[in-house]
Amino acid sequence: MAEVTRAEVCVAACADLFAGEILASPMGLVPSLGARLARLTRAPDLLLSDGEADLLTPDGRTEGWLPYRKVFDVVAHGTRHVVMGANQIDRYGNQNISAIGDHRRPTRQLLGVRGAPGNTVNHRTSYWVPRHSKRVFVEAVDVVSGVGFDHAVGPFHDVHRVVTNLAVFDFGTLDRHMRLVSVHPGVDVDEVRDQTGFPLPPGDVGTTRVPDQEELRLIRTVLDPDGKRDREVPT
Ligand code: F8G
Repeated sequence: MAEVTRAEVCVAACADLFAGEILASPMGLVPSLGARLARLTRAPDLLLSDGEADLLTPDGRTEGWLPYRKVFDVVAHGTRHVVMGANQIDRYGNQNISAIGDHRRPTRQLLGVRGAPGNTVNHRTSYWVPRHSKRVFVEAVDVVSGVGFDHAVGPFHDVHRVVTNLAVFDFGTLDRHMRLVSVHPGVDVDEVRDQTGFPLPPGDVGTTRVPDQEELRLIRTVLDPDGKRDREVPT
């Protein structure tokens, strides 16, 4: 079997985010492949939202109807795990998908805060960053969209992991600071530190697991036979 690619490692890292009978709302190709892979392997009861009004099987068939008003019920109930993108993210997990620059005169208008505030105060949230750089990992975000650990956010706030093309992070320090959990095979810890705009705390850093043979078969022949994943994460 061909060598495991960086994109495939990222798909497996995203699959590992999901467990149990919850609604997965993955944004972006690699998190979507990860959620579908999880459903086909260790999380058979996972529900897959298409982000609009349908629940989908891993091969893309409709298996349920979940219009927006019902999504809000699930958001408030908390049995959901959203994986959002991030134009900027800081050391406490504040995320910005809204605008770049001074808010009175932004240099770029992005998506707007969208569902990010409600998601982060109500249920588990992770982030996917396909191009890890100091432009994304910043000292301070320009607009708080998804809320981080340095704000008083209540009992359901749960920023779980940040998965990037280089590494996996959690917020496991006493002050809930972002820290390295693992670097992907072939990535050096110093490279991650160089590409991150704030210091990362010292500590043990593992290596992200590679997908097993069955996962590789599913990724390559069932979920993404055209190799679109390699366009989101070049090797
Ligand atoms: C920057 C930066 C930066 C970008 N610094 N410049 C520049 C400087 C870039 C480009 C330009 C454009 C619950 C729920 C919802 C719902 C409901 C239900 C959600 C409420 C559903 C609908 C809704 C959705 C959250 C996401 C998507 C996040 C991405 C991005 C990206 C790619 C980050 C991967 N730091 N950054 N620029 N949605 N977005 O050079 O300049 O700005 O940049 O959950 O919605 O409403 O709510 O970013 O930049 O999670 O994932 O796509 O490609 O780098 O955005 O294109 O080229 O124009 O000059 P990118 P892009 P230029 S939850």
